[in-house]
Amino acid sequence: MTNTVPDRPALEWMYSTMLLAKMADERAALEARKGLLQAALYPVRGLEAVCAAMGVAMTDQDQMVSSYRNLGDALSRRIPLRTIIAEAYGRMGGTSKGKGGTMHLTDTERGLVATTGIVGAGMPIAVGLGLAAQLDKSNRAVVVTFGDGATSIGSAHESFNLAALWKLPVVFVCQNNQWGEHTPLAGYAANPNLAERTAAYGMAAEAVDGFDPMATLHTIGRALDRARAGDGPSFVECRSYRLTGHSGLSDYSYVPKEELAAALERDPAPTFRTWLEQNGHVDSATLQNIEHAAEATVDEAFAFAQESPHPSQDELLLDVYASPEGVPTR
Ligand SMILES: Cc1ncc(C[n+]2csc(CCOP(=O)(O)OP(=O)(O)O)c2C)c(N)n1
Ligand SMILES: [Mg+2]
Repeated sequence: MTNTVPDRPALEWMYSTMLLAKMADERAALEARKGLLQAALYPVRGLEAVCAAMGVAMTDQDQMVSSYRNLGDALSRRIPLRTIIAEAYGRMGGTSKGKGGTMHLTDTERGLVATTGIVGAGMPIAVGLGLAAQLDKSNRAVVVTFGDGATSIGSAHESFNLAALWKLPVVFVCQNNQWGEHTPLAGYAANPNLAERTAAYGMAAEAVDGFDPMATLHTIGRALDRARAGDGPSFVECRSYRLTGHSGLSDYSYVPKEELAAALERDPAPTFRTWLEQNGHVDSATLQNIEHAAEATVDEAFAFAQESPHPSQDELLLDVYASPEGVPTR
């Protein structure tokens, strides 16, 4: 991928996706506070640009492994918002018929192979998928997303080493929101430059401003190009900021006010809007249309989820274990 600005439909899709992530996240957090969601909610505010960038950089054939903080990642795989939200409510209309919940959001047809609530657990899965892609001699690449804190988990280091040794087509996308629950990055990592630390494994490692969708697109694009060319894995540290509490319900008064205010000044979706308009990429009327359409999509998604039935008792034991005939589904 070259460092050019993508075409207008791609730019419009990126802005729309960033808005959907922001608006649906804020609405879901309110629902979580009312106790209406089935499982915990881990907001994605601050990661909008990273998700939009992955959505344009990746192909339909590529695969992704994500974590509990996955609404934007799921949108990047073009999973309809209504099925993401229905899963959060634990309803039949969800990606896993309400049985996975927010922490286990999966849509294999769209390449979201797994999400996990275990910090760092996605990386070994991605290494396995990368090995499969290599053995298949396919052109597919695997992207795995995880937080800054996950880079201090043992399985991360095993994964970096094996992926680098075997030159697997894996892109490690670190969504560095500067916090691991209540602990700031500098409170748990002696070297907080995560890209620099990971380069020691013998793979390409780049840091990028994760609030900037263009820079992030180009950096992830380069990493995917390397993966497809047989040049092995890359680590992309997307430097972002967590604009909310750790989970949908949690207090974040411990976050330094000046730091949060400075991050909010650069809130990714409104900042991208200004950039698109000022550089003549998308006119103001079109931007307004995108905003109205996003509002309607969010309203429709929440209405769909709330009207969708809970899984019946009969349904609960289906899709749980594989059988010799395959996974039983209806
Ligand atoms: C192995 C493991 N240890 C601890 C937890 C509890 N936990 C859930 S999220 C989280 C913070 C992880 O921080 P980071 O990797 O930066 O991701 P973020 O939540 O900031 O996106 C922790 C410690 C867990 N889920 N799994
Ligand atoms: Mg974090």
